[in-house]
Amino acid sequence: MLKKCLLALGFLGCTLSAAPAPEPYGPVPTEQQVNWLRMEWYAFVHFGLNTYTNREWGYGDESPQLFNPAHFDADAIVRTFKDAGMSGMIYTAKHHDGFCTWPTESTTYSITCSPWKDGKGDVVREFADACRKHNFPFGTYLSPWDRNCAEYGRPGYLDVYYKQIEELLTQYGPIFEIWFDGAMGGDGFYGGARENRNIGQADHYYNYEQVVKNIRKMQPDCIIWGAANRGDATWAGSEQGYACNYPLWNSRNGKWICDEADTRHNRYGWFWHPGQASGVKSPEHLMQVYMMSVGRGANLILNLAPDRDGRLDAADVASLEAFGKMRRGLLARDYALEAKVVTSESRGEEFDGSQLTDGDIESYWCPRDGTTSATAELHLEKPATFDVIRLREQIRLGQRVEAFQVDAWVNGEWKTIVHPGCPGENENAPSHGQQWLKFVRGGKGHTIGHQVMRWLPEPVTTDKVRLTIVRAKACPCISEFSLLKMPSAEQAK
Ligand code: FUL
Repeated sequence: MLKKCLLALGFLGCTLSAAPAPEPYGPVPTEQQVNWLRMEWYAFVHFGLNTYTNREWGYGDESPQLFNPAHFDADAIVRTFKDAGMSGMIYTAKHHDGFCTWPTESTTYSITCSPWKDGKGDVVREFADACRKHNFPFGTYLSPWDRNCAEYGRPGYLDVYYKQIEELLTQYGPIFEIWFDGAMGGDGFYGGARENRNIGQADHYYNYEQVVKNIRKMQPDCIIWGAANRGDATWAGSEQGYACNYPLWNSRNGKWICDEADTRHNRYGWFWHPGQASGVKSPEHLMQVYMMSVGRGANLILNLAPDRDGRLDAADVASLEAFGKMRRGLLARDYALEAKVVTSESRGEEFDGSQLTDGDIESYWCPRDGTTSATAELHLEKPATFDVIRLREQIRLGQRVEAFQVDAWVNGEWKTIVHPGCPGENENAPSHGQQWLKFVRGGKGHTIGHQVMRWLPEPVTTDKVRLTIVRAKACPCISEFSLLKMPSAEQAK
């Protein structure tokens, strides 16, 4: 707490301690973005008319009569997510087909025309209530593209769409994130016209500048995803759940923007499909995805699709639970915690090397202004075996580190276990195909940012580890250095 106060005082320019905190460097995240990044991973839930039609993109003429999830239990779904260690969920209140799963006043193409609960059901309400009960953040996806609405592509649709945003953001309590999908395929039902509609520039048509302003008034803490990059977070570049680009810089075009990687737990699709049990991702695969998203400083949104009864698939849940245990095992013990730290330099006691291993995400080690290369040597009380290195910068002061190196004292000499990234080099993976898998282990030390995890090719056993900040844009502010051990799925059981 004291450290947090000093950090805050540092921002105000007070110099209670001998050395003041450094000035922020470049764009800094908002408080909401900092909190959001700490959520790491959460669920995506695609559930609507497509669940009943074996489709991914409904045309917009499917009958609302199809929607009848006899055993839907929002509470059970939320508990499953929470038990797995997820930190929230986002529900597709409306997908591209335009079917609204809450009793909206904006259109009659909604759940009010479904047999479920005699047209009095509200899926958004049930999820929002269950989330509140379990203290679990709730978010919403509201497709801008609407293949049902007769006015889509014309100014008239905007009144409909803005009304929907308003309903979702004012009637269901706090929304931690709202998702504005970029898809706008063209053809659709459009009130019976059955034609192709081109909206030109989405940013211009939807007037995202205004949408963002309106959302800030209704829900100032809500993270806005997409919206032609006018919001707080953006797509990390693949639908396989990995962040395509590393090094990852959050400062882009003069602002701080967070990355979110999306994927579905089941290869059959975002919505539920018959035969789905055979398409589930293994816990080991989910861990690879996690290391390539959260481990690169992005957040991960993982889709689970309820079936026609409104229940999650047992195979999906079993694998999710197993991954949840693996992740907990990975994070359960930080072997660097409370290690003694000797640094090449620090700007004063409040910023000395011990901040790296104190388990406090806010305190940080920092050398003097102008120093952009420095070392910190960790002495563990006894030898430990680890294979994941996790580093964090104090991003409230901006993102600074460009390259780092980690060495371990093995058999009487320093052995480099994470090589520093060179200028111009990257570990970028294409959005399609399997090439990203080659980057899962053995990566180099480029950016750190909110957090970076490097999964070593082999476990290392030692009692002495050295971090070198090789290049930084300003004096590095490193809040955490952790040594973790990846459990196998078997060990996690
Ligand atoms: C995409 C959509 O077209 C998919 O149907 C899905 O909702 C995915 C999360 O985003 O852009």
